[in-house]
Amino acid sequence: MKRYTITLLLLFAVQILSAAPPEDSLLRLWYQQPATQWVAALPVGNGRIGAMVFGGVQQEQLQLNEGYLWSGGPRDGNNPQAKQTLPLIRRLLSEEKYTEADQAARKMMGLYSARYLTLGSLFFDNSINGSPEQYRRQLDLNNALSTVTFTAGGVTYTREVFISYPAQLLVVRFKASRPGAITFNTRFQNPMPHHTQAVNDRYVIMKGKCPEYVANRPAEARQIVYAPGGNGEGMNYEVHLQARVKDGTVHSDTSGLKVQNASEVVLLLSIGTSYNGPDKSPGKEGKDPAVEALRYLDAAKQKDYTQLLQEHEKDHQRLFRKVELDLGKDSSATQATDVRLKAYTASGGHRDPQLTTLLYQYGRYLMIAGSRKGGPAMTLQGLWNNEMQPPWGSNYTININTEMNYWPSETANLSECGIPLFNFIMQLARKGRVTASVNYGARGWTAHHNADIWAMTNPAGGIDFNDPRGNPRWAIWPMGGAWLTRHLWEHYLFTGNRSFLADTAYPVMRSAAEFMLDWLIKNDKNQWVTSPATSPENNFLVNGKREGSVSIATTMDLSIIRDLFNNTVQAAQLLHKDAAFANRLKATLQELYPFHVGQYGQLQEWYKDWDDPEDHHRHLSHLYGLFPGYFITPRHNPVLAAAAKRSLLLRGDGGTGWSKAWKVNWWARLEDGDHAYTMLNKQLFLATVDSVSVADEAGGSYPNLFDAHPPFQIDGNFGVTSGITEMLLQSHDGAIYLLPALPAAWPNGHVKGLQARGGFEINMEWKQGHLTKAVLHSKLGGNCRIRVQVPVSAAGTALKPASGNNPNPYYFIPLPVKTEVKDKTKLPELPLKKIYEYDLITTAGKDYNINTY
Ligand code: FUC
Repeated sequence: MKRYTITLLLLFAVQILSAAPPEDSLLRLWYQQPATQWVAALPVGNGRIGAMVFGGVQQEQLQLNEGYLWSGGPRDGNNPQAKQTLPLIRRLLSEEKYTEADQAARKMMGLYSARYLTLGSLFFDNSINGSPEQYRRQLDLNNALSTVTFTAGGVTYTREVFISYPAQLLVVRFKASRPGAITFNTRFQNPMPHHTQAVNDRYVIMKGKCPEYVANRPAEARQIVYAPGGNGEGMNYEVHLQARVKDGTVHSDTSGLKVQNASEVVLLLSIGTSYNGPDKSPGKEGKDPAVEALRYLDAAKQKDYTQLLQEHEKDHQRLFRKVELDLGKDSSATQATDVRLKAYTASGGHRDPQLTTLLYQYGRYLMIAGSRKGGPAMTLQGLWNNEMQPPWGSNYTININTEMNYWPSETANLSECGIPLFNFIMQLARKGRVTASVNYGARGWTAHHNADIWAMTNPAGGIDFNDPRGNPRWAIWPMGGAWLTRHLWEHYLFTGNRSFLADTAYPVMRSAAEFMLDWLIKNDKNQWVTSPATSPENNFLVNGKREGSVSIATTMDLSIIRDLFNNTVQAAQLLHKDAAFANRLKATLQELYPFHVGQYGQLQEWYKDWDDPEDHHRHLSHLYGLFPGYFITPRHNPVLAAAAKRSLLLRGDGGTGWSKAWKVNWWARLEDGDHAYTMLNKQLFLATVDSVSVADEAGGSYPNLFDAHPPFQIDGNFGVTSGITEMLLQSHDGAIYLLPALPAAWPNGHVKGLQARGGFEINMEWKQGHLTKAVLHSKLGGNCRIRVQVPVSAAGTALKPASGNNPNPYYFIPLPVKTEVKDKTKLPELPLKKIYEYDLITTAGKDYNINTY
């Protein structure tokens, strides 16, 4: 009894001392069998080094990646012919000659992107007697540790794998319950030419070289060119593997390490590449990969496994534990992940709310593992790629995918994970000035729909300028850079970091706006339009066929420009700068081609009412203003919000992984939690298709919960995490909206640590579908306007009903959008709940308790 009391007291003390939320034992992906396919293996990473752990018994495979390991090197893909073609294409478009314009646009292409490459795999050929029992492999999101355990021949074997950000090393530990039971050989397998050399008994190095280029798929899918003529082009790399062995023996040769009868083995793996920034040839002007790899091994010399693991856990938990989510749980939650996924599909998504929590926190885990300061921005597959010819080159596709990767970074409290993206945007802005000038004779900077580690900004074409494979439908779209700038602006809105705004965000936004001012032309009604314009990857109806690609002033173009100009005007005002420039942006916005609500009551996608009600295309880019933009909101712009809803209804609930994830965010912004939840469930089914498909009814989740486009594409993981956050909290449109889109499926729950613009951190609790309690932490002070669906009070504060515009500058309302509506009666109903709004003046550093009556 006494011991029991002491234990309780101790537990209590520990609870009080640690402010961080406790470990959640349900935040684990686990399986009763090894992975037999790559999308069942478990991802670990530190934002630069990535690995997929398969967990085989006799043969363990760690598929390896390094974020800078790309094909090629800096190239000039800009095309002076584009500038010459521009007047012609503009004339053709004004004459409505769309087919001819499409042909002309083919002369404006540049080169295709480089490829993000696999680094092959490290295999462990184990010698294990007896057949395995009690097998379990898991990835614990609480501490970013992958573990494989099983018993064979009376011995319990444990393997742990993690990739440390502070140590910049991949670390593996083999343990066994009986001394001397560990025997294995290591071996590298790599699709690139490479060789392994032994440094000493415990140390081997694998060296290789990346191809100078990889030709486009599908025709020459296998064509991989290694520096013809030995000119030294192509990235060099080294993988260093060192073993620390307790008992037994270890030897090495040119195939790898050979461990015999050890009691415990710790392996450290370090990777160096010759990547030296986007301007330097990695072959001729590269860094020394050996120096890079050795630096981290040297630094870890004095550290044992426990220290390395503790450092790693501390680093991971500092970020991971910032958000706690509870949407309820049931008995399904303790089952293996793949079993749950299958059961979830079978039940129609009516059980296992904790699977949603797991998917949510997995998105946050993947962000921490995939994007850290010092590493590159995340690609189409984040950091994890098993191919030399990955789908779409696993490049940066910036007409949705790269942006979606970073949607949850601010809202889900992982702000610092955005740094690689910010650095990348700066590189693109630099190179994009050249593209703006060479291709269009414009000032400022631009980037098109594809980019790569060499910060390519030109329209993507084929392998050379004569290769006809580029297609204007996706390539002729100089809007990617402008879209990306909103990530810089949002970073400011969430953190209030003024020097970031002044030194990083604003100059890049201003320069993107400068390009747009030069890019816009006047139509015959004296309205500003873009020409040529595309609506990412979609076609419009010409002569009854959906074949049109380039046209004028698509809604997506105008939305990006509107968003950019609104934000740039705000930034200029905050910085007390460039008043004349800001006025010009405002005047241009006034004269921009208006938004149109078309014949079906839809938000018109095209210049004319060409929208096809049978069109179920995965891209719905014309809804940009609803999300990620915020100039279409149900409360301030109900007409456009209703039109956006019609567009969503017409396009339907299908789509690839990222498309469905975008729809979660849109329905959340329309305050329709149940429809957002429907879309969420359309992601939570076991995906089996692995080939590339853009079918309408695709999407889903692989056994390791990676998002299926299909194939695997990581954007959907982040899009879902962002969408769930938007269902729980929104902070645009003049207020912090608590529980704006709670679905009936989550009647009770709580969340801690979500971020709102203007530096507010929010904890909330709800019961029977209603908010019961909230705590707002103010980091920057200022007026906090709260929007809620139930009346609230805040004892001891000056909380009062809201009046007028929110004086908090982070909550500015964008300039009104000129809209022409064909037939108001065609707009769908937009039922909205009654809301209550309050103002509360806050002081930086203080918490405010909000209670319901
Ligand atoms: C765009 C999308 C595809 C895919 C690719 C990487 O082309 O239309 O669906 O996401 O990017």
